Amino acid sequence: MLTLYIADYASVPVIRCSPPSWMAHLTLAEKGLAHRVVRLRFDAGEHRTPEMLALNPRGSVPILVDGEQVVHETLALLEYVEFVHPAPALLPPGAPARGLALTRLHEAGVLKDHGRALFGHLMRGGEASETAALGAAFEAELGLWEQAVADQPWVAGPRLSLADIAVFTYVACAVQLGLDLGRWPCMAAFYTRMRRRSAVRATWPETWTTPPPATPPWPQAESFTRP
Ligand SMILES: N[C@@H](CCC(=O)N[C@@H](CS)C(=O)NCC(=O)O)C(=O)O
Repeated sequence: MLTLYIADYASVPVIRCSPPSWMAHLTLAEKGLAHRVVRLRFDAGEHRTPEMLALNPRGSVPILVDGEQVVHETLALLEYVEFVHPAPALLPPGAPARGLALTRLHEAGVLKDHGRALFGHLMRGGEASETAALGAAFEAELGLWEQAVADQPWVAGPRLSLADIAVFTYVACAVQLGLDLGRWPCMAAFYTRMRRRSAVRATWPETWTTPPPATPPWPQAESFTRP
């Protein structure tokens, strides 16, 4: 039985989710793999106990334990699951298509970096002046993903891949914070396609009980001017 350690979303201020945790959980759900989820309360330091630091000395989650094998670092975890459980495929088999899907997956790491910077800043209640720049950087990255789904349903082609899972979790968090995807219509359609998936419904953050606010906590393009 696989054991997945993730954040207890209720212990994550402001965002009430952890996109890296969610993308690991969503991958197991898309694969239909039997697993046990252990939710760790960040506010109680449950991710930094000696037992957890023995699994990952950096103290970050998600962490997957598969027998003797421990895998952390989210994108490595996703690729490991695909390697050990190749069906249903979340990476295409042939070289050109797989090359593109892996490229997109690791490009999603850039969205992850921007999302981590923005969401982390919001969680800490950081300076408003910095919020604008972090929000703009996140949105600029979204513009690149808009192009990726302009003429295909999924970010790496005609089939769902790990890259879609990675991108979606960050987009969904931004939407939950109030981001209107109207400026990125192809991304909005992608978001809707993802939301219809049963694995997404099954792992949807139970903490998101209220509708998103009308605007996100960072300025929108119309009102934002670079210093
Ligand atoms: N590089 C790590 C980062 C994951 C990450 O940011 N995890 C956050 C939750 S969203 C975390 O565990 N934060 C707690 C900490 O670092 O103390 C990965 O991709 O797995």
